[in-house]
Amino acid sequence: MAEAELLCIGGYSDNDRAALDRDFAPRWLGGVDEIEGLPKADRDVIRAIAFKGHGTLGANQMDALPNLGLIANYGVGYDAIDVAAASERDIKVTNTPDVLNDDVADLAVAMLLAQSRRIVQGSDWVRSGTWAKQGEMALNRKVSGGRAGIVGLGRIGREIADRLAAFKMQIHYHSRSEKDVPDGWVYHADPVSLASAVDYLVVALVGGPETMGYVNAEAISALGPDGVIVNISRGTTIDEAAMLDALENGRLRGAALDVFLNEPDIDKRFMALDNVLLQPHQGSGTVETRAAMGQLQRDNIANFLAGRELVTPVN
Ligand code: 8YV
Repeated sequence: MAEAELLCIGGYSDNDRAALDRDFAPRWLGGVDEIEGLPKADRDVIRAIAFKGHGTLGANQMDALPNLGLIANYGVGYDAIDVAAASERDIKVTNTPDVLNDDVADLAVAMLLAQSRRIVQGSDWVRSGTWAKQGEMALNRKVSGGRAGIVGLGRIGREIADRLAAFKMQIHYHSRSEKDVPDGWVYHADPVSLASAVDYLVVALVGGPETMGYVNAEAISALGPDGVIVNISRGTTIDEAAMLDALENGRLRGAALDVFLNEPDIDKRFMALDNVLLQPHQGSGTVETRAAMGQLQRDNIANFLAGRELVTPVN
């Protein structure tokens, strides 16, 4: 039997795993750290990696695979991959953009609503019998008509803004440049100006070194004690320590977070906070969208192995 040309790395669903097995008869690894331990003869035949996860895939791993020509990322964000190192080695990188925009935007809006209207606490109030014993729960906060600030008006940010506009919210945004947006949306040249103008700051930036700590202590303080942060991007885009301090000390009303530093072993301080809604990085986690992401990843791999044009190249 021919040696596998494709290396699959990460935790895939049963469906994705079966489809990769069917299409490519690949070799499977649990994580990037296992690459260098493979026998040289096995490493030498690898031409492509199907990558899923958030561990770093860098120059050392690329150098261990001398015939590597493609890293096909399962996800729109490819901050775990050293793309500069890949380009230097003539290795192509692909991702899975667009197919997940709706799901990530849906979750951002659901999280914003759930945090403000205390939906999880409301459910607990009923289930625990507290409603029957103590009556109404404490009042929560109105979303419709509020001011939303989107940090990063890319494809996902725009989907979030469109949804929040339907909730009669005033839309403010910050991006590298002004965008073509509906009348009335307000552009801010920097995140601090944006934060000082809104009640809800929704972070939809790409991850990576350029956006590290982009929502910094100054922006958090500008948002103020009545402000709420929603993050569906990457844990790295916010100064997490500054956010935790502000949440613990009443300098922020709350947060709704799908992403963190050091996932899944997130900072324990989050667990003690009643004003934070926590989600397990599940923005794209629907059956439908994960199927589309898997298909796009496989299409990129198939095209590469057949010498055809890549569907969604990054570099
Ligand atoms: C993950 C994501 O890729 O697309 C992204 O950038 O963060 C997610 O969709 C997904 O959790 C698979 O690891």
